[in-house]
Amino acid sequence: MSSEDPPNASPNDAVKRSRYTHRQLHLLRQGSTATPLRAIAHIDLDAFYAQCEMVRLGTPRDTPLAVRQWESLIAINYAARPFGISRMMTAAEARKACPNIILQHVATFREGEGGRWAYRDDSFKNIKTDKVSLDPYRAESRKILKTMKEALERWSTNESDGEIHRFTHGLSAALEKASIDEVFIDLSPLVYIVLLQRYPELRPGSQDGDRDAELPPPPTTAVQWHPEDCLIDLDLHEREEDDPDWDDIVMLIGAEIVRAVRRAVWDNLSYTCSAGLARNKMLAKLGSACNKPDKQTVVRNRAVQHFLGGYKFTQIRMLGGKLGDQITTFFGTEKVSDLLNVTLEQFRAKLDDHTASWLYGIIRGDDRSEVNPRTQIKSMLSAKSFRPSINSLEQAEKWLRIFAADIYGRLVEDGVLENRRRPRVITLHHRTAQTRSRQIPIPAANTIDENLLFELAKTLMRQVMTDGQPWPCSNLSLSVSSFEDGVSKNKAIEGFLLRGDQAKSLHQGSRPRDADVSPNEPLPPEKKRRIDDSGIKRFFAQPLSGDNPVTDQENPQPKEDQDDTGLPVEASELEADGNTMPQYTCDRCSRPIPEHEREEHDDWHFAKDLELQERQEARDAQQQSRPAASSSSSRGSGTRGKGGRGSRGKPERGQMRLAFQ
Ligand code: DCP
Ligand code: CA
Repeated sequence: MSSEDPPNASPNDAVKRSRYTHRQLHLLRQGSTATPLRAIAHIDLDAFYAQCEMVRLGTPRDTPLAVRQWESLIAINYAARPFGISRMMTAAEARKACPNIILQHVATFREGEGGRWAYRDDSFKNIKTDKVSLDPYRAESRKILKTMKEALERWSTNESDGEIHRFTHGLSAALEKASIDEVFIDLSPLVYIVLLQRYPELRPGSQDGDRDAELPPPPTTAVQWHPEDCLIDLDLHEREEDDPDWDDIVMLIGAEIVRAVRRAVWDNLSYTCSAGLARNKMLAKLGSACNKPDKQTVVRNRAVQHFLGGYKFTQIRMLGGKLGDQITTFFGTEKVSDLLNVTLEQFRAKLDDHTASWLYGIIRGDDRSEVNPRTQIKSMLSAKSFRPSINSLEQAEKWLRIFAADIYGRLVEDGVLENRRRPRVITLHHRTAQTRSRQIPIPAANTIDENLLFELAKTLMRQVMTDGQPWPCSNLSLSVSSFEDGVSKNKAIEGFLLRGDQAKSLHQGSRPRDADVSPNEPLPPEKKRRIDDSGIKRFFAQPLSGDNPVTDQENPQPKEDQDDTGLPVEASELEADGNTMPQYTCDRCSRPIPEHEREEHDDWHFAKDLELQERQEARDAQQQSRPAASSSSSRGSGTRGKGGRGSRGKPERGQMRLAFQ
């Protein structure tokens, strides 16, 4: 049994006590991956670049529109899709299929016209002199993210009343920008606030000290779903009319929050987006694509098997690339339902142990990846291919000016003006018969601006010229990399050791730690301290990473186990941050822990123990070659349905839709 399964799950038992414990409930507060009550949302903008153009141009929503880049289409709005228009078509083909379609070219930089992008009517025939700019879409993306954050903040503050304030103060949702038009949100802390607010029986202390006691059941017999919520049908042996448990209530509250976030984006900025809501990132991401556009899909714990059974595993995050191909070859199938018959031992015979365990879990809907608020940006590159090649320094410098402007615009978005992050290295790539790269440090003393980047680029270009034979040049690009944080404070501490106003003041202007460094990479000495600082966050919130190979890389490389007691923040650092709260020494890990965090810390050990127990169970399962399909429905049915995506659940006795308000 996985820890995402509740204890003693029995599908047909009437719920007298909940299947979930007080501890599992309170782990929500930490956004812990160990609780089966997590609520994770994935929100994806519909036809994003096309919507950006519709908003900019004020195009009615029922007017077909596509965004073109030269002759290709890169985004197609939903009004154009019934005409069969897709990214596979050329602009000419789209015009033929839908004569009234608006074909809007992306903005471009133009050689010789300075460093500013613009929308130009003749861009599509000027591939030689123009360079695409995605700045307008990045800017819209940033506004949307800000609106989402503000909408989420209202749930942190509105819902806290005096009595629960001390349990919920400082809690907020983690938001991870996954691409230009998608985010993951860990709603768990917000759902926790709402649960405590609405159900006083769940408040800490009401269980008389036994955190492993089961929760009382939810007081209602019916979960009233909103008409906009698309429910994935339940697993085969689950029934809508069964009484709900807290996982249903968690999803219901999560759906309410996601709806509010989506509505804010629509009301403030006129963008529609689609969302998936589930207990983890993998399921949420699959869910968001199920009912596009402008809908949200809820994958309840009791629907996971049914839902996943209808997929090819190559559609699952991380399995779309080489790893997915390998697995298809090894096991002769692309279907999740077929892989459910493969034992862990059989996976291990073909894959390394971590990947095997990860795969075994992921096809059962078990995904422990965290919503990681770190920025994804490791480097920024601006490039242009030349056909025909260019042959003079003058031509090259015109493009270098454009690259510098392009990169600078993106650095501004990334917070360079507020000194949040800055790159340390600038690189020029230059292609003739061979490709050469030259790089230099960006002087730390200088303020980064467009001119500095241009001057550094020219210096690099002169080096290339000195090397000899710079022409004809068929491709030139400029990139900046090795980002470092410009803040001394440690964001990781804020959610746990510091609360309330202290946390708030830390939060303002702080940025995630350097995304340029993977946890497994050796670090330059000057980075070590900063990276180590984040250990306390890992300590509490990411204790299970040893089993969690899911990162945002294409091929999951399972991480090595992290230090189980990885709490490298020294007391002196805490003091330096103004934290002088009373501490106790944990008798399990001998670490100094602030007194008021005792319960939370205890929960972390609990989660860790659970993980060890699960690993042991996985080993046992392997040894006994237990049938594969028995482990993951959160209510333990282990059965799976056919088909299973995108269907709306039928409202029956136990689960009702509210009249639209
Ligand atoms: N994009 C691109 N080239 C691609 C894929 C995407 O330039 N091959 C850009 C344009 C898209 C944006 O990225 O608008 C987001 O990509 P999505 O895959 O999310 O697609 P859309 O948002 O356009 O449509 P959907 O409603 O299916 O999410
Ligand atoms: Ca999208």
